[in-house]
Amino acid sequence: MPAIAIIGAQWGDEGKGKATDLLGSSVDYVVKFNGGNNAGHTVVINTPDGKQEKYALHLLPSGILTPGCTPVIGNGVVVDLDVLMEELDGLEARGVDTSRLVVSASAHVIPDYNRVLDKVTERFLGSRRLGTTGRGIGPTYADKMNRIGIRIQDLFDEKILRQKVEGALELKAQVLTKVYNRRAPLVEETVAELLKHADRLRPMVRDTGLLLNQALDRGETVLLEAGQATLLDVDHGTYPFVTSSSATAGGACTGSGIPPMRMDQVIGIVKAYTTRVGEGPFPTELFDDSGEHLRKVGAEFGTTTGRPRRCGWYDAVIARYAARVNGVTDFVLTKLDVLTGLEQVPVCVAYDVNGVRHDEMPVNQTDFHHAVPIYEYLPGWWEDISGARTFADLPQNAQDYVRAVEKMSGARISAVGVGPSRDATVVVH
Ligand code: 2SA
Ligand code: GDP
Ligand code: MG
Repeated sequence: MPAIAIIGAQWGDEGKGKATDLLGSSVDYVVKFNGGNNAGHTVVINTPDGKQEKYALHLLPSGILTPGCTPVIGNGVVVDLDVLMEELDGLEARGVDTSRLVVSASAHVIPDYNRVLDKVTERFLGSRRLGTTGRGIGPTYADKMNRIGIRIQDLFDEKILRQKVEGALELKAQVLTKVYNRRAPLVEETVAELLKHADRLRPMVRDTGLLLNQALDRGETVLLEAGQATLLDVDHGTYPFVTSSSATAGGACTGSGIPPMRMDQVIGIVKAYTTRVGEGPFPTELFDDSGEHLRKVGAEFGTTTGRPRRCGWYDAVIARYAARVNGVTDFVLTKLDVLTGLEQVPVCVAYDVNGVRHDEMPVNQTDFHHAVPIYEYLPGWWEDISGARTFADLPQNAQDYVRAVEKMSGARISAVGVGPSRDATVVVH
């Protein structure tokens, strides 16, 4: 049985959490393979007594909410240990069973000095800042590549841990004190900080690559859940305005230890319009009332930081790019309900860059900064679609919008989101 990847096709917050949660009941494992507690996934569940329960997950895979499914933090993730324990405590206090969680021995941890570095670097950069979430993500991935990172497995051998911390701090202390004029972190305080949760963590730690491949051998299903998205991927995104991990389908393999040939399906989550948090180019961004309208109706505020998200129209060039980079087999088009009530819905089909038409993402970042959207205008609809449960329930213009967007976006649209809750989904094929 297959491994399935769920990836974000834009700049994040497409509704990956809801899609993962929805599929959770039909899979055996849900694996977070990249990023850390910079992610924010909101999952809304209808309870048997007709109420709605809202969960905001940052570090834990959305599968933690599905009984019977094993949530896995893969080797590609960076783990803030305090946040991990707080998130587990928070869910347990709400009656969620978190005992199945498995954490990779090879995942890296985010020491406090990297949270400090992330924040002071942003301050230092001033107008050139990236708008990071300030969670220490970038510096921790930099340490991983620089081979001075601390891994989960290091926490269980104090002698090794002390050696690694000493090595890391030789470099880190220089940057913190000489560049940023900060206090140098001490080896002993860092070791103590990292060991704080070691005993509680120990039973969760496994060779997750082996575990997942054995599960696939037994015919079980593994869902690989991306944090962030294609345009925030460190290789394929709008560099340098990206996160520091591999958020695309390739990253699902390296971040989990599942080889490419075992991946059967890649589901791209794409919003019916576009949002972005943080700095960086965004061709269809709206600075007028329409942008404010999308932000308000779509409740577009960061799940982790509360920052207002920048809003713009659907960009089919980006969707096609995401389809190509990830090998998307199916798109889930989310938040179609947010577009209800517009006279016309603009969709970007190509860019004009200094008088030249671009049907594909320009390879040159400067061109992308200067890309002016070329729009097609599709007729809008006024009917409330949040109760639609079949494609035929959607008004004709909404159906036509989905079909038109599908044609432009490079892969079939298999489902459409019409509201935040689990059941507010229309299956198309
Ligand atoms: P970082 O902290 O190093 O990963 O920041 C680098 C860039 O990546 C963006 N980024 C995100 N963009 C959208 N959503 C994210 N998660 C949260 C959410 C964000 C929030 O679900 O709302 O609450 O603000 C996320 N995480 C990282 C970030 O904005 C930088 O542009
Ligand atoms: P993620 O980071 O991709 O998991 O997305 P977020 O959870 O950060 O942001 C998506 C937001 O949209 C969440 O608040 C979801 O509850 C909500 N959402 C998801 N799908 C839909 C939908 O189809 N319609 C509406 N109105 N909201 C949705
Ligand atoms: Mg999010």
